[in-house]
Amino acid sequence: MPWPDVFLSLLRLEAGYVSGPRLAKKAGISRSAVWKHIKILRRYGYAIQSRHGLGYKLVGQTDLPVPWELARVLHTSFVGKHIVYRETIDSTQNLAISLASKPDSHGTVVIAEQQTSGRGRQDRKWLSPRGGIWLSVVLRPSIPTAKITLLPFVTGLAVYDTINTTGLDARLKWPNDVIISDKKVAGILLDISAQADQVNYAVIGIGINTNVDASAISARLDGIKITSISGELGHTVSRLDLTRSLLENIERYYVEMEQRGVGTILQEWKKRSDILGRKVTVVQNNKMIQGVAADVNYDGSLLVQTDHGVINVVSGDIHVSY
Ligand code: BT5
Repeated sequence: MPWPDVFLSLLRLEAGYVSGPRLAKKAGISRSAVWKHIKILRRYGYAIQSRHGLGYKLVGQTDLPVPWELARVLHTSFVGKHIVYRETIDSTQNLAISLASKPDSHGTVVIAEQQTSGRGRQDRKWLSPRGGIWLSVVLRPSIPTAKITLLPFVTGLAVYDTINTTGLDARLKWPNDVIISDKKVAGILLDISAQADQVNYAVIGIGINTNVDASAISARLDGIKITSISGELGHTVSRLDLTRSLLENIERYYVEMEQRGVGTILQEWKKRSDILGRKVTVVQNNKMIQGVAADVNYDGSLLVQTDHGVINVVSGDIHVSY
């Protein structure tokens, strides 16, 4: 579908009803093209009334995270200055990675309504039906390669703040999950290209179960318990507002990491997580480690106190005993 932003701005200029012929003249298009544009806008979620003899009137805005709406409301200096938007894509991560080698791609965002091959870590599946927030952010960070492992924590803080503006009480779970009452509501993925001392690019993928049916997703995941924002609240939320908040929060925490260092980010992350001090089971490939989550290290690894001493867990999944 073509972007309807120019036609939309003409419609917005009108206080009341505007006739088809007048719109056609202003837009320099035919009357049947006006009708096509109205249809496209409705498909994007705008409410447009049409009255015989009067014409058309815009009566309701979209709540989809479309780029032309984000451009009107987004207060950032680099994140989301360039947005690529797709109705359907294999994975926003793949497209973002293909854009990331361009030197001016810092802050580019790829957003999709649905993904056909959304992915998690270690090539696991990420189910991404319509109604969620599925996006990737390209960063070309000027931080040392060693600190790149902190980007999921920066992102976790941004997702946490965004979800909790809805009134929910989400928590951060090491290493990359956002949970509500022990059920996953959002996940974060990091793809990087780096040399020994220099990061070429990082692409952060974020999936938030926003207005989706969590039980339908769960049923496709062998019954794993997951949740969604709309399911928790009992009503849908504006994905446009949440995406705007998410992108602004990512930029804010990213700048904070660059200016104040990773220590601050980790402190903030620990405050928003409730795993420290809890019994955990770490699953790494086929290995299981049991102990108590003692701390998160300066590089983002998890320190687990076991009966045989402290173990430094760099990657894996954890199950927490609440
Ligand atoms: C993650 O991986 O949690 C990272 C998810 C990142 C998704 C975003 S969406 C935009 C961007 N484009 C992509 O292609 N990906 C990113 P991980 O920790 O490995 O969790 C994966 C596991 O979560 C799966 O094995 C399932 O058990 C579960 N899962 C799959 N879909 C889910 C969903 N929608 N909600 C909750 N859990 C899900």
